[in-house]
Amino acid sequence: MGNVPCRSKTVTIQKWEPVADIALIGLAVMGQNLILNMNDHGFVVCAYNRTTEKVDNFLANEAKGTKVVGAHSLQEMVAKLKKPRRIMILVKAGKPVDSFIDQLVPLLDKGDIIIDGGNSEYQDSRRRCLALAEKNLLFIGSGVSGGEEGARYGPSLMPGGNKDAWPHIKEIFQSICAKSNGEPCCDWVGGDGAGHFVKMVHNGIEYGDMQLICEAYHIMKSALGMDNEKMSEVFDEWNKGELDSFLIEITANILKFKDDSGEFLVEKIRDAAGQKGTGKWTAISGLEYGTPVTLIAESVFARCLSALKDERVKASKELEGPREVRYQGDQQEFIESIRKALYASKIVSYAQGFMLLREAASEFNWKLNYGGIALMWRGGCIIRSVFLGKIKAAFDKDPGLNNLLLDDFFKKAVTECQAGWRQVVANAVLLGIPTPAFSTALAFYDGYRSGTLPANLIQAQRDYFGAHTYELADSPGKFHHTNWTGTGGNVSASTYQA
Ligand code: 2AM
Repeated sequence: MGNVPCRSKTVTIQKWEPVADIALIGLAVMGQNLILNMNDHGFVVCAYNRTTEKVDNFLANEAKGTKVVGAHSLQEMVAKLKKPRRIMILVKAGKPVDSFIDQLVPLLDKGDIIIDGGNSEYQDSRRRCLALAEKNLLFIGSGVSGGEEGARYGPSLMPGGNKDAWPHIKEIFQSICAKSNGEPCCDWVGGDGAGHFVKMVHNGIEYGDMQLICEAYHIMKSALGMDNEKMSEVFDEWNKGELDSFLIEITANILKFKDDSGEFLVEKIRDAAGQKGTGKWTAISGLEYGTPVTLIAESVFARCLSALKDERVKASKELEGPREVRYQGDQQEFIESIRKALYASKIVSYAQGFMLLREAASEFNWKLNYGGIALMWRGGCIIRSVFLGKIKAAFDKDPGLNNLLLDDFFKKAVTECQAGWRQVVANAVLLGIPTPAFSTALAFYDGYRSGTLPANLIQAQRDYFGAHTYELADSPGKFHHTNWTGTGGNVSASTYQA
């Protein structure tokens, strides 16, 4: 502060010192927790929020006694930052992010860095990265996963965007993130929207993992008639082996949790699933880039079907299923088969997710570090699991690995699970228990391992009704049209790939 005499009065001119290592805009719980996490690791953070009372509240309460400083305007916030300025935005995705970027641009200098840590769509991050690069500003779109707890004590961070920014944020990001066997669950992902794309696929995989667990629960409950204590024990047991993961662990806890009346709470919860849309985005990307992420898509649709609760209740009184609804064979053996079905399906789901990453990398020219991505998901986030360590190992062994299913470890795992997996899907069909994720995973596996599929007939049909042409098996690249009926003429439609 400087005191300047002005007529008879003394006016105070604000002169802010550049004391902060990074600024964070958006003081909802995630933002607050990330700030406290950065503070714990020795970084000075400047906090800002559109509603500025939240800044004062935060400084007076959660951040009391820390080195966190506050700002009541973006000008003040920018002035309090060391250069190059690092500004992380954690506000509602969409327009609010663009609005803050627009306000920040005139206040910043060449080489300053804007990081969007919100749940933005990757196409928005691509656009923002390119637009800011033209203004000599560095943009990072970073996936942040792990919820409030993760933000506070170690999230999984997936930063992508302008790589020139990475050396300037690496230390902060790799200090505050989760660690797996001492290694940070954060590394550079790739160009423009890659960070948010990887976060999106992470969320899609999360949908898949949750659906697989639900199908295992459904079969145990309906086909085997198991009670919640017993099911909880099974999940606890599974959590000691290959399936060791956060989601299996919490499932074991949820199943045995009793409410105040001493009854199992989960059984009282309405079976209509909600969703925020990131699983849907992954499925849409799969369709857009022609990648069969069937398990994620089925998981999204399974939630949609569950949400038709009233319709289902009506239909349940009208539509017949099989007479037999209980599995008649050995219970212990069948539980082990369910575990195998879950494990093999999970391998397929991750294989599909990495196929989508590979396709997007080729579409957008990103150089993705697949092993690094597995490590980023290994700790801190909802899909964290021991299994991801195996994926990292597979890509470490062969960075050019074309498909996870072709890695020796996973190939062997699926081979060992195969018989049980088929037993479970077959019996679920016979007993009338829907298993969309187990089933689609198996269908994908059988399709992927088939050198020959019936698409020759599809091509023939397309050529028959629409003169779309076909290739012959022994001369790909050369297109033919046949006048199948003798009346359609010999003119073919232009060749296209649907
Ligand atoms: P607020 O506290 O002023 O509402 C999560 O909602 C975070 O996003 C909050 O920090 C919130 O600020 C911010 N946010 C939501 N919508 C916003 C908008 N349209 N403009 C700026 N910030 C917004």
